[in-house]
Amino acid sequence: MSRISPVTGLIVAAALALGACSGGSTPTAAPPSAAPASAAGGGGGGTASAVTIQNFAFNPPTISVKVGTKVTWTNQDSTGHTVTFDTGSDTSDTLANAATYDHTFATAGSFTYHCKIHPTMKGTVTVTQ
Ligand SMILES: [Cu+2]
Repeated sequence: MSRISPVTGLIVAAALALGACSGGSTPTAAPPSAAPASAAGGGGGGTASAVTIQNFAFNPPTISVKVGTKVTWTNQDSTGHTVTFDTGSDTSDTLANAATYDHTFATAGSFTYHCKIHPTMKGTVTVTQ
């Protein structure tokens, strides 16, 4: 059972290159339909996480990530929204439909943010070591 065919090796390599990291033991051709096909940026060490902006809300409203994680917000509303940190440390431009904004969290802490256009839209990113 130790023999691995070249074809299997290619499939595994392709899956790894695509970042298919769900840990399935059987390589399949099923694409992750929910994940936006954003560019896989370089840089080692960090992981990635995603927040969707939909129906005037951040989803999930609270996420926990490790230091070094890049979080990407994607606006799925037709209405423009922003991702603006309450401290004023960073903000996106107004994101049109399908636009994205990302922020890499280099320090631990709890970072609250909101939408400048709709102040009732709030979210939190909790960053741990
Ligand atoms: Cu908004």
